[in-house]
This record gives sequence, structure tokens and C-alpha cells, in this order.
Amino acid sequence: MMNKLRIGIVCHPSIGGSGLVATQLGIGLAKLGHEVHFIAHKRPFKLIQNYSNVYFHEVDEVNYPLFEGPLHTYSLTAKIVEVVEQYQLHLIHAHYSIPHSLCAFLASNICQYSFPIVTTIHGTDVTIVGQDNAIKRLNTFSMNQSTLLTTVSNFQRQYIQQEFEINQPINVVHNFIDANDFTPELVDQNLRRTLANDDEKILMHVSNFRPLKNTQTVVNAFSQLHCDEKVRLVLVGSGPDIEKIKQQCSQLNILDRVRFTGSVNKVERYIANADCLIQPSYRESFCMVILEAMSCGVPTVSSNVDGIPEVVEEGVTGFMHPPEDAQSMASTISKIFADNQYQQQLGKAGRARAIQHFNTEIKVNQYVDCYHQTLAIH
Ligand code: GMT
Repeated sequence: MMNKLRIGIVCHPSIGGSGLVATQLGIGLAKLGHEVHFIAHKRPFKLIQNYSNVYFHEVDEVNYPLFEGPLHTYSLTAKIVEVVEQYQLHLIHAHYSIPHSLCAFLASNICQYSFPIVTTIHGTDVTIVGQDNAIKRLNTFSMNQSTLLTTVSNFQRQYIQQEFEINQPINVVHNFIDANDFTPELVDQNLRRTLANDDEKILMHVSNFRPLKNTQTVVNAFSQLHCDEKVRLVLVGSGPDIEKIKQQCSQLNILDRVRFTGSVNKVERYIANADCLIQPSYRESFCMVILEAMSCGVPTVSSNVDGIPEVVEEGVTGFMHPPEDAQSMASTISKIFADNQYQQQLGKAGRARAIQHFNTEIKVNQYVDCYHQTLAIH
């Protein structure tokens, strides 16, 4: 068995769960001594530091006036071919079926040697993007052509099996977190004071403000809080729904109690200062930000959809309600905020669960096992 592998990781570089997980995985693999090559249109947003055995290969844009748009998928395929051959990679790990895994498949057929492909399905690639009929066929094809398929929750595995005709097993590797990076030790009174007054609790929501994050319910729940404590809503991130949310806050006359941070670097510095995180998403194969909050010792109130019940331990680390049930979310948050000890107890349990069940070392090793399986069957 080869001990040290040369692995190509193809992922979305911009802010989002799949790029985050892919980057954490790459760094974890490099720490184990493997050589990791990220291939993407720009440097993955979480690949901040340089590591001796981590490489980044930027995919060049190819534009010809004859075509309506840039030829992303072909330029990615060409880059995969180039990097695999130049660095003699053992395999490609594609995060997202369309287009990454399909590009890897094409590259494997073009290369001097064919290489195995591990594909990880993160959620939106099959639940949203992949539901378009034309794309669905490509999606099914690329999943079936992968040497090995993984996904991030049991829910997601079941969903893929129900919705697509997949002719191979799907391995579940839950997402993971570095509890040294996401830690309650990041509580910082100076930063906290830029978000809220000392006598206020912080209710925080973190997302890319896309419709599926259901941010209007965040505001509805906040406006229905009926606890004695003073509370500030802190909205971290940016995205298509942000202006709508500002309007909603203005109509509800609560703008002065809401703080919009916009996109931030090092989201953990913000999360650690929250007293409770609220995430009412309509869809979520896993939900990294809930895990991040747990690791920082922050209780969570969220929707109960898809893979979220595999992350949250109901009543122990946080609470789940139907996505639009703002009233129940408000009443749960009020209970948490009314009792400091209870808030701390939930936070501690969340951190313990993050460390025990979503440990980076264990999950990275699970992926390494997947790679060895892949090499054995290819
Ligand atoms: O939903 C997002 O914010 C981004 C999306 C992505 O593709 O990056 O996240 C998906 O992958 C994450 C990492 O596995 C999961 O934690 C998210 O739950 C999943 N999003 C959805 O399923 C909607």
C-alpha cells in the first residue's frame, strides 16, 4: 500500500461549505504527509496560509468571442490533465458532481494514464443544481463514473439513492471541524463591543443570504422575542437577500437593534462572541455553521431539515423547529437567554459533541481509507 499519496482536490473556491470542507480536508491530508494539489478558478477562500506540501493551481479563463460565455468546464478539465501529468497524481477528489466530477472524468480519459476519481456530494449539487432535468442525466452519469462516491450525511445518501439511479454504494463521511480554530477562547470583548452593548445578548445568523437560508424567519423570530433580556441581532455575511432583509427590519422598526457585518474574514471570531446561533434553512445536507457554533460553545436554534438532526443533539446542544416556525424559535431563544447557566450548559455540550463526533483527524483518515479503496478497485 502506498503510504504517501499525491492527491488533486477540485472544489469551489468561494465562500461556502463545500469549499471550506475541501480545504480543511486538504490541509489535514498535508499534515499527514500527503501531497495536495488544489485545482480551482481562484485560491480557495480558507487556504490562507502556505503549507510545504500544498499546491494551488489556478484555472485560466478561456474566452473566445464565438462563444456566449467563458469555457469554465473545459479550462478546468485542461488544468486537471496538466496537473495530473506534471505531478503524477494518484487520484482526483472532486467536491461537487457537476461540473467537477464530470471534468475529472473527461480529464481521466484524456490523460496519458487514467486515474481514479472520488466524488463528494455536498448537497446543492444534487438537491438544487442537479434537479434540472437535463443536468440530472449528467449528474447521474458523473456519479456513476466516479470510482467512489461519498456524501456528508445519512440524509444526503438516502436522498441521492431515492432521486438518482446510482449503481454503486455511497459512503457517508460527516463533515468535521478543527476545535482548536473554532474555540470559545476566541471570545473577545473588544470585538463584542463593536456588535452589541455589554448588557445585550447576541443572537447571530451566519450565511450567504441565499433564499434557501430563509433569513426572513431569522428576523421574524428576533422580532417576536419576549424575554426580559436585551438582545441584539447580528447578521454575518452577505448575499442576494440582504437588501430584502434590511427592508424587512425597517418595516418592523427594528433596524437599530440589528447589526449587519457584511462578509468577514475568520468567521470564528464572530461566532465565538454569540450567545445563540439561529439557522432556519429550508435545505441543508449538513450545515457547517451549526457545527462551527457548537465547537465555539454556542447553542443553536435551527430548522429540523435534511442532515441537521445528524449535527444537533436536540435539547442537549440546541433545538430544532420547522423552518418557518418563527414563534417556536423565538420562545426557545427566550428560554436560553433567560438562564445564563442553561446557555452555558448547552454550549459546553455542543463543544463536547463537536470534538467527539466531528473530529478532523478521524474524518481525514476516513477519506484516506476511501482513497486506498479507490486505488485498489481502479
Ligand atoms: O449551502 C451553502 O451555503 C453552500 C453549500 C455548498 O455547496 O458549498 O453547502 C453545502 O455543503 C456544505 C458542506 O458539505 C453543507 O454543510 C451544506 O449543508 C450544504 N448546503 C445545502 O445542502 C443547502
